[in-house]
Amino acid sequence: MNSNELRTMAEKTVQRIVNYSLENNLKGFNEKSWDSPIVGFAAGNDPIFKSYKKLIGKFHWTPAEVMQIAYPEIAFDENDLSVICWILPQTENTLADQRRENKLPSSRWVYSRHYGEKFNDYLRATVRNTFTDAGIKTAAPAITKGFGYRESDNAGLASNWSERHAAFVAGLGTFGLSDGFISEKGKAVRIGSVIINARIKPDQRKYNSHTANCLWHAEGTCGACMKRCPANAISAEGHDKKACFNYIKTVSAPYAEKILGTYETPCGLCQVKIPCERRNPTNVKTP
Ligand code: B12
Ligand code: SF4
Ligand code: SF4
Repeated sequence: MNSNELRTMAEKTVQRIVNYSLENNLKGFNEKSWDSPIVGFAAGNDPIFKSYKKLIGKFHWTPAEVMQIAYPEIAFDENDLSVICWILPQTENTLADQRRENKLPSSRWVYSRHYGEKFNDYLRATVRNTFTDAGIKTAAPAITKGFGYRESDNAGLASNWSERHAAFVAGLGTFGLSDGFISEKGKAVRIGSVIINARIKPDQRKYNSHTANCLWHAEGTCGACMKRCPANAISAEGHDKKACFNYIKTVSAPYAEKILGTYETPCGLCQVKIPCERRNPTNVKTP
């Protein structure tokens, strides 16, 4: 298969699973967990992946390192790797519920944090298996052995494969004042990715900084997410991960456990009722 055929196969696979699979189900509500996805592609040898070792920590994996863990017996050439990333937008039902809340996440948001991320793992596994069945070695970092998160020396709590940082390389969007990733389908999203041993032409990044899609950084306006955070974890200085984590652990998670019946870590009030909720706000031009 050539680059175009692989790209089409990846896009269609992700779209088919999200749009038609019965697994994309918000249990408890019996409706979709996620709206139609967008998909982007990065080159496995993009130097930005290596720069994350400095920015985030030495423990942060490059695409080649993930493949090495998944296939220890094979030596991969990073020039032959590509990263397929997707954005899963929250549905209008979940957004409408969450907009009404100011202190605790709505029950749809709680369920989507749990069942929606289970679906994201199913999507990671199914996309990986679709390519391996076609004879192309593929790995899904977030479900690869050794995936986890820890306290980094310079970036606070961080995982060894940040889905947002991969999506940034794949041209899918940038970070915002709240740290949230603002895609063309907004910030109220979850993100996933797989790495494949094949060359797919990467998408161009249509932004000139890692915060270009945020009105605060691009135009010096907005700041709406600051007011949405019940923990005052967002300020002109950015996102205080400790305050955020502490609020989720002590307030939202115990509440979520009561309605969900299992431990989960939702909040996300800063992702809705804001200009970047469902779109890239810097694209909205006033007439
Ligand atoms: C650890 C973690 C957390 C921690 C820390 C978050 C953080 N900022 O890193 C806590 C517990 C606080 C948290 C909270 C939440 N999380 Co969380 N979390 C993760 C996890 C597991 C790892 C994140 C990670 O590795 N971060 C790495 C660090 C380094 O990222 P960072 O500090 O934000 O990065 C900054 C720098 O890199 C900087 N930067 C400086 N210079 C440069 C230069 C370049 C070139 C670039 C690219 C960047 C850059 O920009 C960034 C922003 O300031 C991911 C899943 C995953 N595997 O990716 C989900 C994830 C980030 N979480 C997610 C979500 C949805 C949430 C919550 C809404 C909870 C919920 N589900 O209801 C809140 C939102 C908090 C917020 N305001 O963003 C989504 C993100 C969705 C989005 N639109 O951004 C993710 C990607 C899960 C997923 N699979 O979709 N989370
Ligand atoms: S709400 Fe405004 S300030 Fe906050 S991330 Fe979105 S665009 Fe940036
Ligand atoms: S996830 Fe909740 S606590 Fe964390 S920054 Fe957003 S609104 Fe604040």
